[in-house]
Amino acid sequence: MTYDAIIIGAGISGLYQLLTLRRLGLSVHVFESGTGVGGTWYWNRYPGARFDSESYSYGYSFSQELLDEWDWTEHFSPQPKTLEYLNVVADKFDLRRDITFNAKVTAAHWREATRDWHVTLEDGSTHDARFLITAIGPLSAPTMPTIPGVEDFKGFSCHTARFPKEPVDFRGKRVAVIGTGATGVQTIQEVAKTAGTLTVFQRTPNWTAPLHNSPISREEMAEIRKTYPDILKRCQETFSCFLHTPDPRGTFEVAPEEREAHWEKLYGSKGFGMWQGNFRDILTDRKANAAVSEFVARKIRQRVKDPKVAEKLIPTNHGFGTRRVPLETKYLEVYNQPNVRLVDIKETPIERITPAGLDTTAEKFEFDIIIYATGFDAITGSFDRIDFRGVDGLRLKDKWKGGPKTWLGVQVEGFPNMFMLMGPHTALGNIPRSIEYNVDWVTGVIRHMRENGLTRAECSPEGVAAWTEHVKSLGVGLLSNEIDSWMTGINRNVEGKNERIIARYSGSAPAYRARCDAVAEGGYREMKLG
Ligand code: NA7
Repeated sequence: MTYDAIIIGAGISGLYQLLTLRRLGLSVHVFESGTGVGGTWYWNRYPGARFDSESYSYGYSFSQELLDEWDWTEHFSPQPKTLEYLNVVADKFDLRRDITFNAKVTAAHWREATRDWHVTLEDGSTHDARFLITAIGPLSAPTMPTIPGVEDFKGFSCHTARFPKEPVDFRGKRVAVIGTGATGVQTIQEVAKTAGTLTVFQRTPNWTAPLHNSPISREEMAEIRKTYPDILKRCQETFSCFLHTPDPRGTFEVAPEEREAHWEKLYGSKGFGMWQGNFRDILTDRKANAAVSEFVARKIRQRVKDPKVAEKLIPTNHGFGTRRVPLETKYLEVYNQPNVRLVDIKETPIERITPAGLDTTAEKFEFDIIIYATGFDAITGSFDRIDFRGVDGLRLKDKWKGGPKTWLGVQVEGFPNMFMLMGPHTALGNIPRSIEYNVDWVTGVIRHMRENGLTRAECSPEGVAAWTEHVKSLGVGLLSNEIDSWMTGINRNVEGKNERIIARYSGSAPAYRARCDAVAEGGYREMKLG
């Protein structure tokens, strides 16, 4: 089939992009590998999955009707409710008629002669479109650990991003969780409620902070609804589009008692405040970072009864906030339960997965269920899994050797008419806020092209060089860039992902938008349009 635009992925970005391009009068089609809409919230149906952003700051803002009609039921929405929300959106805007499900894109090749993209699906069918929009997500390519024997296990096992649609019953079962990132933390605190035994295999502890979730009553939702204009305005103004934004004061500019009181307040408040609303220098100044880390370490020692276990849960190779801070609900207290055990696999590494469980260097374990909370090939992984080829057959994977190079995180030189939503080097943060901006901006370019009879859009090499340099310069001095994590492109389960790269734009979202707005206001003259 031939379309004006093909979108890969029916998650939050793909759905909204479909709507805006359809409203522009384009023939648009979405190919989605899942059987339903929702992207991240379709795939990540592991026990305990939920937002770490306040629900009302996360939902779409483009439709007043949707804001008026939809009720969030918890301050941090659980995955089933979020998936329901995205299905409501798909129905309300009649999006499904332009989506093919179970349709995995395997290749997308640019054809200069016809100025279009030739897209191939796993089933061998091909489809063409002038514009190609990738809505494939920065955290959507799950990675299994490279531990020998993963295939041998006879019980039930799966990656957190591939949980079955039917609920898994943990009651009385011997369960293992490998991985203690944001996903592992959510899984562990939920599974511990019912499992017979839960054994957590931790390689690196992460700093966490309390989520403080609670239900939203109908009356409270009515109040929240009245304040939507303020909520959304605030999200536009803050550094990363969260309701929280750094305190303008430096850590040591305030008296010790005041500092302690501030941290107590943040630790006791909802959401990302402890990470995103902390003193302005905790992620750049080593002493400030050490001080806040010490505060959180004290909390861990207070909340975990066994001092040896508490010490194992305190990170020693990175400071607070230099990796993504998982938010938790009684996560630390899980380790006070008699049915839960923490195994430090730095001390006693896993040697292999066996038919009955797994062997570490110290012990043989037997399990009924093994859950792999081992994360994603982040940022570029979802791109690497599709054979993208641009002008003269240039492979995107080759183009990005040594780290991604983009223009505004939206375009790649040599890949005309391809636009990335939430691509590398774009503003992430509270993702839907950035997605809506990204989608509207891409829609603006395409509108401009249609109005002016243009059929080819490419960024300039100078533009890419300048943006890549800008992104690199923003990362200078950030403590997080000295640490291994998905945010610095490290994933030891994936070949070639052992070197830290600058994977993310770490400037402010308002600055990012101002830069993109300037391009639009300048009539897109910075692009090579023809
Ligand atoms: P993360 O944050 O990348 O966490 C993955 C976890 O799995 C982490 O604890 C890893 O330990 C551990 N891991 C990975 N491979 C192995 C092997 N081979 N053996 C043992 N342990 C392993 O992924 P998440 O899914 O939790 O979160 C990703 C983002 O998604 C999150 O930040 C949210 O924004 C949404 P390591 O730290 O590498 O030692």
